[in-house]
Amino acid sequence: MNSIPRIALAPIIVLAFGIGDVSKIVTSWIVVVFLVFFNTFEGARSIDGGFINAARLLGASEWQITRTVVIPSTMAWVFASLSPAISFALIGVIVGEFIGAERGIGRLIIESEARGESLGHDGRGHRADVGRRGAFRPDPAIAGLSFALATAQYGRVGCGDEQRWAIAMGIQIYGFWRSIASFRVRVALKLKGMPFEEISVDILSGEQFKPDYEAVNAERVVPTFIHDGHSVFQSLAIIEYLEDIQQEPRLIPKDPRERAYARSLALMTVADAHPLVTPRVRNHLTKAFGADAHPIENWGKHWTTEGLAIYERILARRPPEPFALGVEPSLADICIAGQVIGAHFLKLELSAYPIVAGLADRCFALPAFATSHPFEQPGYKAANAGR
Ligand SMILES: N[C@@H](CCC(=O)N[C@@H](CS)C(=O)NCC(=O)O)C(=O)O
Repeated sequence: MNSIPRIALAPIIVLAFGIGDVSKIVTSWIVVVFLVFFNTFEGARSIDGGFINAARLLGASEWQITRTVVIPSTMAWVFASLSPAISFALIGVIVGEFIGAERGIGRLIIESEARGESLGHDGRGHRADVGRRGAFRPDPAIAGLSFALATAQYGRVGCGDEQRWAIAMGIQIYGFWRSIASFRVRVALKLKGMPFEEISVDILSGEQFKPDYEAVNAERVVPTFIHDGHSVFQSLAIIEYLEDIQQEPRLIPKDPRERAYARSLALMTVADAHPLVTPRVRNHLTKAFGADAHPIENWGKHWTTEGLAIYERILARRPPEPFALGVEPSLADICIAGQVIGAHFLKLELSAYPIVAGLADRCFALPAFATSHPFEQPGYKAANAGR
């Protein structure tokens, strides 16, 4: 329903309210009210949960939170919607005039149209009498252009948040249930509330090397992220892209020092620890050195444990409060949780890394993390069915 351009409802409004001023007012009202409503709603939704929690901790009542946090935070969105709302209201009035007027210019247009007069000619192909009543003829090209502009304007801001385009345009990821890098992207999409479709590429059976997938990602790894036909690879680049197209909730802080800290924590696993345990490395150990399952498992345990120990040392210097960068989960937490998933695969004990374990528990208590865990993916469930 919300995807219908409001002005397309004008004929229904005329049927419901008849020809006259009421139809014009209702058309204008409907065009504007959704825009302002959704913007206000979006503003209320994007309030930093940290402020609300802080106010609650300070003992603020619900009404005080509404007055001091919710209303001031939403005002920017309300005012931002007022500027397009004015032009929308004008469009509504013009459309109402075209369709539901009982006198004046709108009425003359309707009468002319009914007589088949257009473009300065009467319905029989003769030049119309300009002085005659009803001689005003709308130019269909101008009328069409007005509708197109109105529809385009609606499409641009009608949802109240231009960044919602990301959702409207459709997102796909090529991933795999077991892939830690795919997990990172899944969590980021879910934290941002961006729906997506996941296409499975079985990297254990070698599907990443098939020509079809190589055409999608020349690196022959997952994940690959597709947005409106445009592809992005490398989980960190994908998460930064998501942050650019939809800023709220923020996963990467704006402050340069915090930003650098978030990226450092992320790269510790993305660039250093995780690549050492990927299938291509494990497969090469077998091919080049004849390593069988046991030494390969030890290899995986060694590098996964190294990664956990490094995170424990880093987090000991700046304890999570409750997440690595503060009250909200960020890119850093996504990456640390991914490293912990490596430990889940290998059934490693986390007691030697209590800060990391505590942080991971808080992450996996959130639905975005919990539902992105490899063991929660349909591929894992299918592979383990009947075991
Ligand atoms: N640094 C990359 C890692 C990509 C990567 O290595 N993905 C693994 C799955 S987690 C993969 O596709 N491996 C295939 C292979 O090793 O052949 C990222 O963060 O996206």
